[in-house]
Amino acid sequence: MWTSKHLETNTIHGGKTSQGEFGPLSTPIYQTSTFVFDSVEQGAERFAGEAQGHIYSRLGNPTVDELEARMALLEGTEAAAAFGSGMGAVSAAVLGLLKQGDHLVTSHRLYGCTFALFNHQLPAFGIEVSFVDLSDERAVRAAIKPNTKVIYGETPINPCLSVIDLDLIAIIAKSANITTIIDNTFMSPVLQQPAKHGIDIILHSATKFLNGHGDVVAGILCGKKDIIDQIKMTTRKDMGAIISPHDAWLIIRGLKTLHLRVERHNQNALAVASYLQDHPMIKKVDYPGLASHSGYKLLGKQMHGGGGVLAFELNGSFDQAVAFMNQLQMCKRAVSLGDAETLIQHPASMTHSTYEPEELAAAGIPQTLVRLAAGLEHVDDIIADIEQALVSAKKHAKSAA
Ligand code: 4LM
Repeated sequence: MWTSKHLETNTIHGGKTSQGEFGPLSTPIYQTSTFVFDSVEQGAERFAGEAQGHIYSRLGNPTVDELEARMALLEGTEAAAAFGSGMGAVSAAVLGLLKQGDHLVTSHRLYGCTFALFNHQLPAFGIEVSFVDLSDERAVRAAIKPNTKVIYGETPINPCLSVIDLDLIAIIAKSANITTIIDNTFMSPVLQQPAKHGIDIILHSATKFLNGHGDVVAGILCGKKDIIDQIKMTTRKDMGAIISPHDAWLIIRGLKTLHLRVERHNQNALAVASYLQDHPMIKKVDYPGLASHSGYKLLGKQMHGGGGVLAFELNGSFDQAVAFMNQLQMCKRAVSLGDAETLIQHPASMTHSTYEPEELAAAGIPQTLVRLAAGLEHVDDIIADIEQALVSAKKHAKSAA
């Protein structure tokens, strides 16, 4: 398999596995549920793992294999497994690695559905969960117990963009024989490669930057071959959150422009964050690309940019924030991120509505927080739309007074 030392080239050429009968440039879509055996013996040998070859697309498919090979290459791991959603990847990873009586240490801030899975479903299976601030070394060390098997985090964290030091987490985990899982959705391998910092499993909601066009829901796990194979043949096979060949193909296509898109998302987010930071109507901006952010110290060391997502709070009431969001003309009111369109949402009532109000307060996620995922439009258009909506929201506040 041909590879380059440059990620930009690998997003296009690297990991190509399925050449296709007619030598197509684009990867063939093997849109099939099952594969025909030449003989009963051949089928039995494939089931027994004694012969190479596909069996059934829930177990593996050539188009999906290619996506997995490409993602393993981009994340610098031995193997990868693709899923029908990011949450499919999260649940297959944790349920594949933890059993009744085990303990998970995780962050007090997580994507809303990951929080719900850890807060409600895992305890129902007899798995203990501790929610701590993973950027606080003492808190992480204090949370570890003899039955701790996994440390799980996101960085930057959805929705507040706080940053976790990956080297530190890997060192703490390795000394206690604990497996680490890091959700790299907000960075993509273009801006951050957790495996280089000693992280065992790298997770993506491929719905976001990897696909990049808002038309697929998918997930990926990258890691060592033995762990990935174990997950493929247990929780992915038996719980079944498999990706379709067509969706795998759309992500392979998206990956070819990943480096260009991420660069532009990053530039646009930084410009919007800088503009908002100086705006009299804005109380606070959370963006790791700003020198004022606590995660800025890891820029260059762990991350090659602040990413495409930022969060902020308006001065003034919650109603004013709602009025601002409702006045946007070009930016879309929608959850998700990493798409060509700038997307804006309200975490407390949307992506993080799985948290009770007191859980939001404990996690430090303000009710007034707004999250913006910068798109690929000209940055002047994004800023102009935000400016006109802020002006309208101010008028709204005056007329309400
Ligand atoms: C959102 N996020 O924030 P699927 N990990 C992270 C995520 O942000 C998400 C997932 C996993 C949003 C969805 C509505 C850091 C999702 C879950 O949605 O299952 O592909 O990924 O807007």
